Amino acid sequence: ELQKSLILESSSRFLIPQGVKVSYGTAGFREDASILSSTVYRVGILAALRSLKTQSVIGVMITASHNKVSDNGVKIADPSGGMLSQDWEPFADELANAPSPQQLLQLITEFVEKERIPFDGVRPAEILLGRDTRPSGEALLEAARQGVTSIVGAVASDMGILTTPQLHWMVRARNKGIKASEQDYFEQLSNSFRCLMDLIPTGQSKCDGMNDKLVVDGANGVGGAKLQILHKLLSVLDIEVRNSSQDEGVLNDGVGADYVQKEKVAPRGFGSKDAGIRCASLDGDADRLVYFSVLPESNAPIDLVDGDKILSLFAVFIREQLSFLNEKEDIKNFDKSRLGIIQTAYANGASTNYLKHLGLEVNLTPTGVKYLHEKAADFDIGIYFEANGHGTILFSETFIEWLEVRSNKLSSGSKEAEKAALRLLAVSKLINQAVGDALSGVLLVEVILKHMGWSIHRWNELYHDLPSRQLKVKVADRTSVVTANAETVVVRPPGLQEAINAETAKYTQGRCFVRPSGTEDVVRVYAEASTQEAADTLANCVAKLVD
Ligand code: 16G
Ligand code: ZN
Repeated sequence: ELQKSLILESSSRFLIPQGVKVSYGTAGFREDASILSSTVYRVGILAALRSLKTQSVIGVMITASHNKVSDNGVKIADPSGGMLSQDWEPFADELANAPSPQQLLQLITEFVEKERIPFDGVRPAEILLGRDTRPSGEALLEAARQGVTSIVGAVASDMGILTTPQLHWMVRARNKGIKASEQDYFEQLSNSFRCLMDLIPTGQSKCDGMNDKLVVDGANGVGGAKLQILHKLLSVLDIEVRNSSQDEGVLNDGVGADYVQKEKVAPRGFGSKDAGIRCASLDGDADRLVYFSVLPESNAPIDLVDGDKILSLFAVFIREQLSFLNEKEDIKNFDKSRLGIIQTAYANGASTNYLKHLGLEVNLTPTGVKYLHEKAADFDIGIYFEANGHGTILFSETFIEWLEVRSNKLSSGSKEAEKAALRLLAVSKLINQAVGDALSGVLLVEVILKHMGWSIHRWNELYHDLPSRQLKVKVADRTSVVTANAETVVVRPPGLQEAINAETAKYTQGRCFVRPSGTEDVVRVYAEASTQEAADTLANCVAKLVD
């Protein structure tokens, strides 16, 4: 049963600051860290209720990802390791904004009743807590712990400083009943990486200009140190990590995947001396990854290899393995076997064309990991990526079982088919099944490049990005813009889409859409055209239409 006095007593220690209203946005609550403790405390309560309801382990991650170091945030990982079920989001908002302990208690009581949350004779709530390297993280983690333990019997385990994907991975592993420590995570990644290395076709020769060294920008966040631990387990890789902690610079300040992808410049600590070297950048909590190479010019412009191109590399590799399986009869017997690609409207049009030309099925969803992830789960193999570098590859359970049979030496079929099945199985263990993970992403990119014998330049030549421009427009009320069809069409205000169409039609390969941001109080404009100048003009004209 709910112990009301316990909730009243602990919540009176976490009163909400005056005039603050928070909302569970695309990626949980995110605010200036100084106003977050009551929110995080209440998310702790919510997580305990979620755990009781699902009778599973739930995760709470304290991070503000690529945002500035003085910000922080909190989000919940559901039993599968994915994002909190969307039907609980409104309750998260209500809880977080309840003005007083009494009102908070009343909301909880009503919700417990409505959701029929079980208390007696059931498995007690169990929550895994993790945080990134932000200085505010420790106190906020304590607030979350107090929230969790205000529900009688609930247990909170502090998993310490982790990347966001590690925490999601642990929640998933715990609920599958498999070993779920950080050490297990590192072992699973390094073992499956080694397995893929062993399966590289013999005689794979290096292509010209292939440089074996990888230099990684850790955004001065949690990812760099974790990558170094992985690196110790993988002596075959030549990796140098820069910007790996707060000793080297400020978190996300002129560093990290978000900065590199948005600004298209080299992060701090990288310059023309690195020209030609394969480089990668993680974001502050290591759930995003982009690659780049620095050009020899003095102001260090870069060739950006973004999430769309990582997706394309993965798609090419997976498709090759499926074709090895296909050669020999049996994929037909597995009649549901489908490879699906999931992108958002931000995917560069050249990437979508490229993938379609490969004969792949490309699906669009609205922006936000929860939408992409959900759609990817419809396929036997679903590959999803946002251009910003967040993505992963999902394998269905039935497909994994089928691969397990197929990879068995005793089953009929060619040696090549057997190897292809083993490779796909290894990929399913290497790449995080819960959420996009920059560490597993780096390992998969590295082994695929070795498998193909490709340099970063060869990879980047898969297709040429169309020039694009992103703008943001401050408006009185961003919710006045309503979109449909995966944010590609404006349905409100009336007439706006027609005006965008008329403008876009003036440009060769023109494409443009607008959408309200899910994380900032702005409307975003994205435009693409055959030249940079045209993309800029199109974006500017459409921004004026929105204003
Ligand atoms: C959040 C999303 C990210 C999305 C971004 C868009 C998650 C975990 N993160 O960071 O996927 O690209 O929001 O921001 O879902 P916007 O709505 O402000 O453009
Ligand atoms: Zn992130």
